[in-house]
Amino acid sequence: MAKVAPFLLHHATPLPNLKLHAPPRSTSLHARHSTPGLARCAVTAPTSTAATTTVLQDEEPFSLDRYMASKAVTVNEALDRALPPGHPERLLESMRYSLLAGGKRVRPMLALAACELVGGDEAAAEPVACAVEMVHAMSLVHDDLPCMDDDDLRRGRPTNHVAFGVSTALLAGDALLALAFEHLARGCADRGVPADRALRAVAELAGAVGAGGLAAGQVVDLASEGADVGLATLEYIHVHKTARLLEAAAVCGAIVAGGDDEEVEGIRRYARYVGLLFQVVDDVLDVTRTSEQLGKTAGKDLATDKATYPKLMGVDGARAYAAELVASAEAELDRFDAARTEPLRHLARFIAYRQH
Ligand code: GRG
Repeated sequence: MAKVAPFLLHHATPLPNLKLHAPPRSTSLHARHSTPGLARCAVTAPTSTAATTTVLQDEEPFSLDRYMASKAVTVNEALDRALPPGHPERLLESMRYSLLAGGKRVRPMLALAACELVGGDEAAAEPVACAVEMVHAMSLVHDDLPCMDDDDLRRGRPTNHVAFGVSTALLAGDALLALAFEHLARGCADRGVPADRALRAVAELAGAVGAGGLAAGQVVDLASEGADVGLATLEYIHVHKTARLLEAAAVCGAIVAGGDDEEVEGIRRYARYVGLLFQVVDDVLDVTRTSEQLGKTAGKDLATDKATYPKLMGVDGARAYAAELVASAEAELDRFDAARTEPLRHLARFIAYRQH
């Protein structure tokens, strides 16, 4: 039986031991052999990550492409309204450069889909969707700085500090972080989200950013460069650096929609699996794709001697782990109304089989 022991050890709310669930229709799970704490499997990617699936007879088939395109329009328009050009021009330009420069908008999609899963209206989760993308943009700007990963390419363009200078980039990141919380608080109030839900969402997001979230993951990541890092530390880094924000996105979406505790915790477990999956796939892409394909510097992990899933498990082992995580994430959705789970199911598969 597969276990993701290190992941469980380091997270505040332990997940139940990972079980190898029946694979999704498009995934074949076979060739298991023992690796401490993990079972390996081979995954066959679906012919299209946005494969259409019949939800219920007589209903429109669900299309992730259509869903993501329509949600991306909503989110991009809301982000544009939330951050109009203004004064000081250079600071605002630098913030807009990173916030409105494309990106897959995975975190906002998680927020909106989780809100709808528990019966909420998309509008209630719009402030959450924008706030998590603002935090994400801040983290990319700071991550690329010379004192961190020192990168000059992001989303196919020069990184923020290359375009605007280090001090402006640093301040733009700080201002995006502050804007995230202002937008979340004001947006919830404007939409009549009850104050107790809004407060819970603010606390959830803050917890994902600070010394129990992104900052913790980043500091351990930086300290681990060139060090002999094992799977437990690697999972600590990625649960904090990557998974916590995806988790907060989905959880906050469910909270503002009025999801009950059982629903919120089910969504949390789903999102935590997806968050870790996201990073496992990111590590695989770093060694299997080019900079042109990724829009950011490929092979960076190898060059900086970073611990990664492919390094510790091999590329096949990492892909097998990804297949386990996507199956576990989907299994968490089984408790919900099946038709409403389609967006989150397809998002998990999209994250597993994405190519950039
Ligand atoms: C300032 C409190 C504070 C914290 C920041 C810099 C930092 C601490 C953390 C770094 C977090 C980080 C950049 C993690 C990597 C997450 C990741 C896999 C990013 C790529 O996300 P995608 O693929 O990017 O969703 P797009 O471009 O599609 O939006």
